[in-house]
Amino acid sequence: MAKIDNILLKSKFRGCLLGSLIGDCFGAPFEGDIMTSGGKVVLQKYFDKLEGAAFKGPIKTYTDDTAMTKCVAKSLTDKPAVDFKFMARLFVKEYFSEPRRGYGKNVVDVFAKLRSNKFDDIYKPANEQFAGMGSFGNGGAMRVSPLALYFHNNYQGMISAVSNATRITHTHKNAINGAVLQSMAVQQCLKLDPADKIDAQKFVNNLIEKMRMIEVDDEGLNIDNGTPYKEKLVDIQKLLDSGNDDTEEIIRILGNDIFALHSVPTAIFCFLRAQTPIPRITTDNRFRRSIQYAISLGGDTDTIASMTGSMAGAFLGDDYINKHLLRHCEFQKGMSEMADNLFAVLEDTNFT
Ligand code: AR6
Ligand code: MG
Repeated sequence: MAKIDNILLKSKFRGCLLGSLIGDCFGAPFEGDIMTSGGKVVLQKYFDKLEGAAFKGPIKTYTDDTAMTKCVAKSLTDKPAVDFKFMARLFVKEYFSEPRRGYGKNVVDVFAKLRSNKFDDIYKPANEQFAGMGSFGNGGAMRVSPLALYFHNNYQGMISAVSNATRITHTHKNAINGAVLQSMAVQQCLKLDPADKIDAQKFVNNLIEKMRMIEVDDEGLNIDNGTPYKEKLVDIQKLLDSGNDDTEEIIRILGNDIFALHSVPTAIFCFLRAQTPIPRITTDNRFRRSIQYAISLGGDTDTIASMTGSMAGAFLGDDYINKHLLRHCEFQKGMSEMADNLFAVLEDTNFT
């Protein structure tokens, strides 16, 4: 494996957070859409226009995905020892200062309870969601990229931090494991040289091996499917192998909704599939292709494109991001600074 030097790593940090931002901002207007072939033509024109140097349009605003990703990044730079109570406080402060960012319907109850119990037990409110079952939405997975960056050379540290950061709002196994899987995928992207062609099957095999240790049948009951993410990863391999580009079939197999199980694997698939040309997506740029493809599947477009974008950016680095695209996003300068700040914290500790 190629050695990733610090200049490239810094660019990958930026690429990852900017990829997450761009996916969110560009995907948000299409949220909930069912993409017809006409819709895909509109999407192609939308990207072509935004990439044009002369185009001036209203700034594309970000949603809860970015609002919460910002909190995770800030918590790591302000408290490098990682303080989950501080992270929870940032989530709540952020939500109450800008509640209209498209948060999930139920996660807002967690914020209200955290505030009223004064962060006494930061995991209790989420534990009580859905009659004690916990949320299995993708709200945990959508915000993990700063943790994957921060723990880029500390695998076990990352798994534990992602799990604790997710449990503040989402305690269902599928939400936690989905967030863990998303962080693993981003971490793998950071280690790959963008000059090399990705071996997609190997990329997924590595994730399957890692998930084997995570998805264990705790109760030993073997009554229901205890390894749902592994099954989805195998589905991704089959889809990539078959070259099947039928949108409806992909959605039927992988999903495109707000559940972590129906969106994290989809984002991984979009990122990997977009490393090679895709019918009806006209661009040579793999970063744009990844995000455009994720949006073209419809459904929870902002979150799936955001998760896909964080992988594409972590693999390619920010040099591959078209600067004209980027300038249409709210908070693009701030997000780049957050990536640099995170990198600086690690540099200060000599990446230990
Ligand atoms: N049982 C039944 N329904 C559930 C369960 C469950 N255990 N868990 C989740 N849902 P929430 P999020 C349904 O509120 O995950 C935004 O667009 C339920 O309908 O925890 O933070 C974000 O950007 C619940 O309201 O939010 C994300 O893309 C919904 O899933 C997306 O929404 C969302 O769970 C999810 O955000
Ligand atoms: Mg969303």
